[in-house]
Amino acid sequence: MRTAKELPLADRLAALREAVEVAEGRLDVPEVAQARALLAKAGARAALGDATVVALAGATGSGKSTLFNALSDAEVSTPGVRRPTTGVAHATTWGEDGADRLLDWLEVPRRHRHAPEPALDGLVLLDLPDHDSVRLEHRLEVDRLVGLVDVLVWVLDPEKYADAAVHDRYLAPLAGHAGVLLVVLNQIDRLDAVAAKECLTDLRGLLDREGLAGAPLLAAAGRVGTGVAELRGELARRVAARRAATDRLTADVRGMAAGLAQHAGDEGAALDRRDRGELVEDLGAALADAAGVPAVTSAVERSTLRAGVGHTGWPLVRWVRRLRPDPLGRLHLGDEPARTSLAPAGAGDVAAVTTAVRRARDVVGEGLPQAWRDDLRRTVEVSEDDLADRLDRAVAGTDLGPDRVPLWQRAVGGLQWVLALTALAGALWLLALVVLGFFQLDDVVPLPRVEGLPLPTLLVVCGLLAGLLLGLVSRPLVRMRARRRARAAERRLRAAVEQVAEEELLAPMTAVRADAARFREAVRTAQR
Ligand SMILES: Nc1nc2c(ncn2[C@@H]2O[C@H](COP(=O)(O)OP(=O)(O)O)[C@@H](O)[C@H]2O)c(=O)[nH]1
Ligand SMILES: [Mg+2]
Repeated sequence: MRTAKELPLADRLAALREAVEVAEGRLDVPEVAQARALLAKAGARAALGDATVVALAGATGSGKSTLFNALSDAEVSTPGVRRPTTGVAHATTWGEDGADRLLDWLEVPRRHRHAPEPALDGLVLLDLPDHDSVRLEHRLEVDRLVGLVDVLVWVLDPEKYADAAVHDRYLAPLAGHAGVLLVVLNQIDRLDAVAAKECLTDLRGLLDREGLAGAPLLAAAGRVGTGVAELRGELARRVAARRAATDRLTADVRGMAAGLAQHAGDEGAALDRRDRGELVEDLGAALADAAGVPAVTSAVERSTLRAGVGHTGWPLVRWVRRLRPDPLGRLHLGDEPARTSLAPAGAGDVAAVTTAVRRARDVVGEGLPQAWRDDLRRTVEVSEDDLADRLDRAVAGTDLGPDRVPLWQRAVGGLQWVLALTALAGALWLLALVVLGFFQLDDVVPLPRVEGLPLPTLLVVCGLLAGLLLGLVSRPLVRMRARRRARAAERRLRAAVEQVAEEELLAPMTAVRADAARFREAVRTAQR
C-alpha cells in the first residue's frame, strides 16, 4: 500500500513543526498543544533506535497474559490474576541490548529477556493492563502506552469481541493507522468450527466498516497454542521491516494533521492589490476624521488666510489682525515631542473607526476558519489600543507644506507701504498747512493743485483709497491660495493617516491571513 513517492517521516514532521510554530500564540485550539506533544514524542522515539514495540491490549480475561507468556516462552505475566501488579505493563525483549533505554522511556519497569531468536531480534513485547480495569490508574496506563507503542495487538474474546466501548474508544480512532493495528480473536477453542467462522466473518465486517480493512485479523487460542505461530510470524515481518516506529509516527502525524486541518480552511481568494487599496482608503477616511484632519485642514486655511491678509491688507488693519492668535499655532503641530493639542476624537468618529475596522477585518478574514478569525479579532484589538497615539503623532509629524510668503504678496505688501507713506506725507503736509495757517503764513508757500484739487489732499485721499482697494482686490487671491494650501496639507495628512492605517491595522491583519496560508500549506504537507 505504501507508494514510492510517500513523503519521508522527517519531512512530514518538519511540516507539522512549521504548522505548530505558525499556530502557536495564534490559534486557541487544543490540537496545537497535542501536535506539540506528538513532535516531542517523535523526537524522543527517534533517538531510541528502531526497535519494534508491540503491545497486547484487551479486556480483562481476554487472554492477553496467556498469549504474552506463549510468545515469551516463559511465565512472565501471571495469567488469571488481578493483583495490583497487573496495573503495570510487563515487557519481554528480544535481542542483544535489552532495549533498556527504550523501556525506561516507556516507563515499563518489569522486563524479561528472551533467549536469542533472530527472527524477532529487536522486538519489545508489552503485556498491558486491562483497558476495562476497575482501577482508573490501570486504564490511564493503558491509554498512555497505547499512545506510545509502535504496533497494537488488540486481543478480543468470542463473548465481547463486538464491545462498543472497545471499538469506539480504541479501534475506530485507529482508522488512519491500520498498519499499526493487529486484531486477534482469542479463545477460539471455545467455539466450534462453524461458530468460529461466523464470529470471524462478523468481526471482519465490523472492522471493515470502521475503516480498518487494512488491519490483519488472526484467530488464536493462547492457552492451547493455536495461532501463536501465525502471530509470531506477523510480528517477525514487522520487526524485519524495521518500519513499525516510522509507520506508527507517520500515522500519528497524518492523524494529527487531519485534526489540525479543520482549522486550516480552504484556499481562499488572495487579497489582491485593489481590495487592499480600497481597504486602506476606507480605513484612512475613518481614521482621518478621528485624527482631526478636518480641524487641521481648516486651521491651515485660516492661518494662511490670516497671513495673506496680513501681508496684502492695509497696514493699519494688519496690526489689528496680528493681535489675534494664529489658528494653526494653537494646535501645536510640529512641536517636540510630536503631539498635537487636537481634541480627542468624538464618539461618532470613534464609532466610524470601529465600523471601518470591522469591515476591513471581515474582508481580510473572509474564508478563514473560525480559529483564525478569532485570532484576527484579537490582533485588531491590540492594534486599536495604540491607534490614537500613533495617529496623533502622524498628524503632528506631517509637513503641512511650505508657508513661504508668495512673491506677489510681498510686492503687494511693499506697494501698501508706499501708498500708506503717500497718505502719511499728504497728511503731514496738511498738518503743516494748518500750522502755517495758525501763524497766518499759508499764503507765503504756494499750494500745488492738480485739476483744481490741492495736492496734499489728493495724496491723503488717493493713498488711503488705493490702499483699501488694493487690499480688497488681493483678498480673493489670498483666499484662493489659502484654500490651495489647505488642500495640499489635507493630502499630506491623509497620506500620513493612510500609512498608519496600513501599518497599524492592515499589515497585522494581512499577516494573520498570510500565517493562515502558511499553516494550511504545512498541514496539507503533513497530512499528504
Ligand atoms: N479457553 C481459553 N481460555 C483462555 C485462553 N486464554 C486465556 N484463557 C483463560 O482466560 C483467563 C484469563 O486469561 P489471562 O491471560 O489472564 O487474561 P488477561 O486478563 O487478558 O491477561 C485465564 O483463566 C486463562 O486460563 C484461551 O485461548 N482459551
Ligand atoms: Mg493479564
